[in-house]
Amino acid sequence: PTEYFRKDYEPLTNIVTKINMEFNIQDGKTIVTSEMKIEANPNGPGAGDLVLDGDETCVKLVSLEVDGKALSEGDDYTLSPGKLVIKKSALKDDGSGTLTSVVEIVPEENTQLSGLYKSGPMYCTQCEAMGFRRITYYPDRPDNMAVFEHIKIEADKDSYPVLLSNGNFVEKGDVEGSEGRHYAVWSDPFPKPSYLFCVVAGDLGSIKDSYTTSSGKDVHLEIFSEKENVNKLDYAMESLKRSMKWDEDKFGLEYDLGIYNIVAVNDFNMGAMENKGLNVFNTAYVLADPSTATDTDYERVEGVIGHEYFHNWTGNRVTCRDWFQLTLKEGLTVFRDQEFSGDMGSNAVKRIEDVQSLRARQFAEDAGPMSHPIRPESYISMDNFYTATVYSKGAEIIRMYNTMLTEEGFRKGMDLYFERHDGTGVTCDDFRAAMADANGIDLDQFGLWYSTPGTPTVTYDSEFDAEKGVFKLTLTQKSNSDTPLHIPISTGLIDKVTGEEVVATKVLELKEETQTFEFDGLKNDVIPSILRGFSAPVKLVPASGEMDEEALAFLAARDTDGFNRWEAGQRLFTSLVFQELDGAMTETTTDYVFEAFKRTLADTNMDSSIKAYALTLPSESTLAEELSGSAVDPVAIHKSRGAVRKAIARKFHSELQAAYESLSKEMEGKDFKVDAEAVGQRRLRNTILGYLTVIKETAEEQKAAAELAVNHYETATGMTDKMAALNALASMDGEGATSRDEIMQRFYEEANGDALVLNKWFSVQALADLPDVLDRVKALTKHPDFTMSNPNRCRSLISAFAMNANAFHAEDGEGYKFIAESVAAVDKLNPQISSRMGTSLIQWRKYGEERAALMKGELQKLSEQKLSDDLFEVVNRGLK
Ligand code: BAL
Ligand code: ZN
Repeated sequence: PTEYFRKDYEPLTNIVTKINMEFNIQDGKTIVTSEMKIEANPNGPGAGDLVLDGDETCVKLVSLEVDGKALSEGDDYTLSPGKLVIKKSALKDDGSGTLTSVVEIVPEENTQLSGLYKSGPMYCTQCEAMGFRRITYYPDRPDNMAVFEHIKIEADKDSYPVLLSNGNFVEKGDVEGSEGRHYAVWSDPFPKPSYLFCVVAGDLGSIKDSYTTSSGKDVHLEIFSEKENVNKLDYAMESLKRSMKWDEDKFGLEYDLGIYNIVAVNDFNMGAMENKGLNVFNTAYVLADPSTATDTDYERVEGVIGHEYFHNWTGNRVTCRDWFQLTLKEGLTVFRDQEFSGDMGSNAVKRIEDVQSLRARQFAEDAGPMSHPIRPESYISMDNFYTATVYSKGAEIIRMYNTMLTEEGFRKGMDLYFERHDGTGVTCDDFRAAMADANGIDLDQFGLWYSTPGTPTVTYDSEFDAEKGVFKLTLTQKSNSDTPLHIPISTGLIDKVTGEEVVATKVLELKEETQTFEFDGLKNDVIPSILRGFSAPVKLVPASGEMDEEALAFLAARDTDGFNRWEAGQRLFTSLVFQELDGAMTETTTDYVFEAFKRTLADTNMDSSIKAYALTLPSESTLAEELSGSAVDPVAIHKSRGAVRKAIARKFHSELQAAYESLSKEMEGKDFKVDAEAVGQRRLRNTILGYLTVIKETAEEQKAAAELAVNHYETATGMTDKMAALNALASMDGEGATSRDEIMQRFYEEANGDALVLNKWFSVQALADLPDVLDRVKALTKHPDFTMSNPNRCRSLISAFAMNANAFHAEDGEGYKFIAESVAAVDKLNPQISSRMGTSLIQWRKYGEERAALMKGELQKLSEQKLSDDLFEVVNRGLK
């Protein structure tokens, strides 16, 4: 396979400036005719050969013409794997001409779900990053922006009544002289790269609405899905209208076409895709109904609808020059969707959730062989770089601009960015320059964040001069950069004696390796609250290496920054889990944790979601990440975390029971709602249910836990509560086993074939805490509802199992073997999915000698097979 490097970027010699296409969709074969207006690239080195990308394993060339003259292979063009080169001599002297190509593709055989493929009753496309070359030959890179002027789709009218493409609807009609065929024509006035192209043909239902933009333009909104799911589209539509309004209010950005269409598709590699005027969504991120979706699903729908909508400006109007710049649009758009979701619900809750996810996924990625800067330097398969790093760490980098420049300064930068670059493909450096120039500051050093992989560490040390009333905070940074990064550290100070905040949040700009910041005029010693709001994607550690539990307990009770109050509690939990891991919990730490837990549980002023998160221990993956540097034993972490949970549950059993009952009463008889209050109540009650159902040592306890969970299931008002009950039941054994099996079966029957609900049924079993979970998962792969060819289903069982650390990392290595074999099987169908699944095996270095040998052995076996380029890259990095 070929490795591509960022440093090798060169502009195209010739480009396509306009394209008309015709899709003649027939059963088992689709003919694609493209008429392309070619010109020498005005920003290129001068006219030359025209280089077109094409995947010959998918696209069969039928004919080629330039300006009406047929081309002959050898004389006028050459065809090699991946490339079709039209010789300079076949074009006019100035490099221009009209190239017409006819190709054949077979969407029905396209299991990779990249290019044009069939999903249930519809044909649809996925072109990012490099799917357009699986539809036809084209300069398939984002710096070729063309007007897709006349896109005609022709198909059987009964089977595919809905025919869609990007932009504006032009006309439709029956195909004269044909039997039952019809066509539609679409036109997109905005020049776009091929990755934003889309066509859909299907037998679909829809809901319609409209939105009037701030300047008074009416936009027709329509969301399509398979007919049986049309009743689950309302929340997506409401979220879309909220996104449109938010982008106008927050960034002054209005929608630019008269139509905004969304299509829900069951077979989809990604979450969703921002195709211009025609988004395609994985059903999991657009369908929502109380009986099938959890509160988290609802939140995701809102977030992803927002995300794809916001791409219309940050991604579509201003796009990436090349794929190395992916974070330019993704980091920025994730930041925007995070802010949107925060504004729609609670900013504090959203921040906690985003940081939890960053730590659990991105920190781990950045500590392993797939570690890369947010702007990668090279790739074999670009699809492997749609990562937590590019997306979530990328969003953190954008958030740092916002923190340093303030919201107002950030907006100025955004305005200048659009003023300078609308309608073009640019680089991360262009974005940084707009931020710097709009605010008159130097962001050169900040640029290092784009090229530095790994999670930096910031250590802190402090001293208080009581005589002078001066507090000195010394920060030291360590990263993979040769020279120091520019790191904003938001910090406040709290008086140790009065418990009052005496210095409000201030952004300390750490630019040197070590810097001391002084605060004067203080009456008493203080406790610093550092990295408020998680102002930079770093690990913050005390210089002593020892956690100061007294200070953490102080902050957990008194910090005025909601995020850091939660964070202090998390650190206390972490400390206790690690003590347990080392042999025993110490009484002091246990007391601090118990005290914090008790106070939180009793707090009547706290937002319920925050309270739920404050009562929840850090995830096993976050804990594992905290330990990196020494060999991680995931089974031991699982046990220790479980032991701490159980200790808390036993200590506060009666308080937890009382809280559960009082919440149940509060919720009784209320209409089902998905708003912050109702979601918070469910989250809190379900967190408490989690504690109450971990006590199951004796037969009696097992019975009691199962009874409570069954009752929770039976009185559930929606999927959130049902799933909480099912989760608890899934891990029950002994006296709880019968209830577990009964409810599991009931859930399956109640799903009534709903694909997304069945995914939950598979996942919950794959994630169960049972000794024989691998055998159960293997049996489920034989279940009639299981298929490797649907990415959601595959992820719901196989990838979910790989996240069940206790089972996946079983000492006999059977978990690794199962995943490796599954990865190899999926690779034959869909490399984007197999390579993603393969990443679970590459972290072997951190797991101690025996596990490492087993994991590496599986990677080695994989490497001896014929692999897709995508999987090759992951396996190869894993073995290096
Ligand atoms: N552009 C790929 C899907 C997304 O990030 O929106
Ligand atoms: Zn995106």
